[in-house]
Amino acid sequence: MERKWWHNSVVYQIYPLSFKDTSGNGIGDVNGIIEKLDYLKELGVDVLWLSPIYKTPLDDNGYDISDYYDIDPLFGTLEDAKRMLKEAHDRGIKIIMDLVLNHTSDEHVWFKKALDGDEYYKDFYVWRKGKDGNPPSDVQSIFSGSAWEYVEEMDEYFFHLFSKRQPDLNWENEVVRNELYKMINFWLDLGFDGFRLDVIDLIGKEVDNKIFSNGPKMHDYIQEMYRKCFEGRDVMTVGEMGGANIEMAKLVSDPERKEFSMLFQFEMIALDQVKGKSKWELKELDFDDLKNNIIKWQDGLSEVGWNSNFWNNHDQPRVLSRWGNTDPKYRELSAKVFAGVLHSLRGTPYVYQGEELGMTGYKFNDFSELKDVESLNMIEEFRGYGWSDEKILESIRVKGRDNSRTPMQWNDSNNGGFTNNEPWLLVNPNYKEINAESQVGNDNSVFTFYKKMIELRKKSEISDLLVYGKFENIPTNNKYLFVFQRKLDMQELTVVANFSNEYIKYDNEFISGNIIISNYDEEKITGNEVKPYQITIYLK
Ligand code: TEU
Repeated sequence: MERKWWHNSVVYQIYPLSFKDTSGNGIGDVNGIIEKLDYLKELGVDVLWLSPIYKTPLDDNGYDISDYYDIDPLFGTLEDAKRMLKEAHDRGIKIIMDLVLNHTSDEHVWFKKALDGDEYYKDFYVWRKGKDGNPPSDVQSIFSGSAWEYVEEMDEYFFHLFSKRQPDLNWENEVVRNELYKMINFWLDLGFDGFRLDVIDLIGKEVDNKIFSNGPKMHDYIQEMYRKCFEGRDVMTVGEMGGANIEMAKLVSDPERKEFSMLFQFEMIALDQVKGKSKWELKELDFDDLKNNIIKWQDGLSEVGWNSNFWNNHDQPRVLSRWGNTDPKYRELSAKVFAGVLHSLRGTPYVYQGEELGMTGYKFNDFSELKDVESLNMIEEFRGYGWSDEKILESIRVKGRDNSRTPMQWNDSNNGGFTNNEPWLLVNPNYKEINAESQVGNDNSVFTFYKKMIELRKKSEISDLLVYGKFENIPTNNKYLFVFQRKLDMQELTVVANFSNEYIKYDNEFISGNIIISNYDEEKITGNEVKPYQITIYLK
């Protein structure tokens, strides 16, 4: 397979709102990112993915863009962004931007003109007549309620799969597509290194046929985008494709087909919800399901295609609170298990801000602390289904998106050093114990473990093995024990990871090779058991 720089890169996701505030408005900003580049360099990551910083009324925290060509003043200026890129490049770090192409903000000039009755711009969006005073269909928005919003002056409804302030663009209109391609090229010409493409599997939708993700025209559009934007440029693209299965993943990430470098698929994150129901219907994770899902994807893309591996992002609860252990006795060990597995799988690893510190999710006390439009809308919807407020709050505490969006914990000063003002979303009070300052340079910290795992990926003797080696699962008789190997030529890497707080009987003896990293002291590792939340990696 042809080697690409993004195969052995580690990507770090920044959620700018919550990263570092330098202007004192309680919201993170571009200068804050610049200030922390040395920290990111120390961690060793190669690529930063920034969640959107374009002009936005912040209905969906920036995933509602009102001007694709400018930075929101809350975050800084275009000049700041150019400086950020230069400062990052000077440190050997690349930056990919977030592209939200399925919808705009209702404050985008295109939509405003459409509302003013301009036919040209009206066709930038998806409009239909109602049926006998009702919406055109019963399609529901992902953020609750009908996906159709009535506009009285036009006596028509526009379509929105997310909030009603995020009207869907009409991808069937070639003018729209060309406008978007022009904008993509603008950012590439500035020197940005690629993109994460938000809900890109929705662009081929056919609303009248109720086809949303993976619609018939999707691949044509993605290939057109490739030809008009990415061809001939050495960029990295990661398509967010929530509903992709392995076949779809191969199609979009097979280099021959000229679509994307890789994708995000969401099979794993649906494992702790009731099958076929919304994400709010909680179900405990069965670790066998988790392991089997990882194995399935590792095997599925072993010949063709390229996956992205992640435990966290800005839409998901923090994994430590979700599937790990936040008890102070185990928190760091457990965080290191996730780190070790993430960086040992085949595919590009993604670290979400704060994950490298073992940050945990905040258990919100009541609805008034919440900011996310999805959660706020959901409260009303589920009250309508007869759920009690306690039950709703419990679901939000487990699955709400604000959970992972609380600000970065830089040090033990006020607000974790994130801002010297009122933060836009509360800071997790555990910042006194969990923060960057206490971890950088500390040999045993979660930060240092991430740093070491990232270093391994770059070490010439083992880099190829970690990046391109074949994945092989080694079955165990305990669902919490995950053992797998990576193999390339004569080299062999064995990962032994215990996802539980139990001692597990396991015969380590057959594992050949030397320990290259572990979260337990080498002397304490014995031949016939695996300790609670132990991860040990052997190299032969
Ligand atoms: O998310 C897409 C997506 O899958 C959402 O449905 C989201 O994960 C949802 O919260 C799951 O319950 C992307 C962005 O990552 C997200 O932040 C945006 O809100 C969304 O698209 C709309 O742009």
